[in-house]
Amino acid sequence: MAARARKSAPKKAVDHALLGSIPAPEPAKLSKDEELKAYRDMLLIRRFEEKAGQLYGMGQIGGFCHLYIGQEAVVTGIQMNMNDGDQMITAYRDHGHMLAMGMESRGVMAELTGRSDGYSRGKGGSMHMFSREKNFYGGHGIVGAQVSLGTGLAFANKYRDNGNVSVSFCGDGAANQGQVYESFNMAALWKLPTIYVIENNRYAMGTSTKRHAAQLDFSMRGVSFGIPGIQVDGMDVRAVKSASEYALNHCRNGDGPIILEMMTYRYRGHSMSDPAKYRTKDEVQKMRSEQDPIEQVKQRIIAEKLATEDDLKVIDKEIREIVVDAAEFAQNSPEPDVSELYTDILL
Ligand SMILES: Cc1ncc(C[n+]2csc(CCOP(=O)(O)OP(=O)(O)O)c2C)c(N)n1
Ligand SMILES: [Mg+2]
Repeated sequence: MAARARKSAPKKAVDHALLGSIPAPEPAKLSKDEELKAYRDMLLIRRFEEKAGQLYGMGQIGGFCHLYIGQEAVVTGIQMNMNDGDQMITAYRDHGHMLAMGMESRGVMAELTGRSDGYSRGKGGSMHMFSREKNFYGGHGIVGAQVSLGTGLAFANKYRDNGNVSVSFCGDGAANQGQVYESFNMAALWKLPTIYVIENNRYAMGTSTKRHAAQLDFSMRGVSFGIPGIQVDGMDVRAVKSASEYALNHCRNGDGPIILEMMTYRYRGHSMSDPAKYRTKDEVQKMRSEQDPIEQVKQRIIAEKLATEDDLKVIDKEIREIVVDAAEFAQNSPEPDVSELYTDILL
C-alpha cells in the first residue's frame, strides 16, 4: 500500500532556495580601520602558529598540535561582528580562535608548552584551552562534540533571553558525525540562536571531501531541518564578514540556527605528523599564491592607498615582537608542580 502511494506521488523538482541554501551576500566594504585590523589579526594568528610550529620542532611542545595557517580569514571575519556576550566553541584547530577572541598570546603559548601559566595550567595542551572571561569554550579533541556543546550554549542564551549567539565551528569531516544532526534537529526545533560554521578546508586528516562526503555542498546539510545555509568564500575576510553579519542578525531576530559553510584551505599538515601524501605540493602552492587571505588584504590596502608598505612593516614588526615575547614567556614559565598532578582533571 505504502509502496503504491509512493509510486504515484508527483515528482517535484527540489528547490534548494526554498529548502535552505541562500546566496552569499556581497562581500563587505571594509573601512580603512577594519582592513588594517583584519590584516593585523590574521597576521598575529599566522606568526603565532609559525612560532608554535618551530617550538614543536624543537621539542618544546608535546602531544597534538594542529595549525590553522591558511584559514585565518574565517575566524577573523566572524569575530569582527560578534558582540561581547556571544560565545565561540571549536575543535582542536583552535589557536586562531583563541587569539581572535582576545585571549593572551602568552597564556596560549604557555599552555602549548605545558607550563603552569597556560590557560589550563599546562595540563590541557593545544586542544584544551578555555576562557570564560573571553567567552571561548574550547578547544575539543572529540570530532563533532563541540557542536552539541555549542548548541547547549545557545539553549542557555535562549533560556536566559540574553540576546547572545553561540558560534560553533567544526570541520568538513566533523560535519558527517551523527551528533551534529541531533544538534541541528534540536536547534531548529527550539529556534536556538546559534551559527554552525563548517570550515570546509577540503580534507579530514588525509581524506578529501570527495572521498568522505556523499553531498559536497555542506551549506545544505541543514536542509531536512529547515536550517538555511550559505556557502562563503572563506579565504576573503570581506565575504566572511558580510555572511556572518547576516547570520548573526538571523539569530538575533529569533529566526533560529543557520549554517555558514566556509570554503577554506589549510596549508600545513593535519597535525604535526602528516605524511602529506594525499595532495600535491602544487595544489597547496596554488592556493597560497592565488587566494592567501592575508595577501588579499595587503594588496587591497596598498592598491587603495590605505597604508604604505612601510606602515605594514611596522605592524609586522609589532606582531613579531608579541610572538617572540609569548614564546619567551612560555619557556620561562615553570612546569606545573607535581602536587598538581591530580587536580582539575577527571579520574
Ligand atoms: C570522534 C572522533 N573520531 C575520530 C577522531 C580522529 N580525528 C581527529 S581529527 C579528524 C579529522 C577531522 O577533520 P575535519 O572535521 O575536516 O577537521 P580539520 O582537521 O580539517 O580541521 C579525525 C577523524 C577524533 N578525534 N574523534
Ligand atoms: Mg577538514
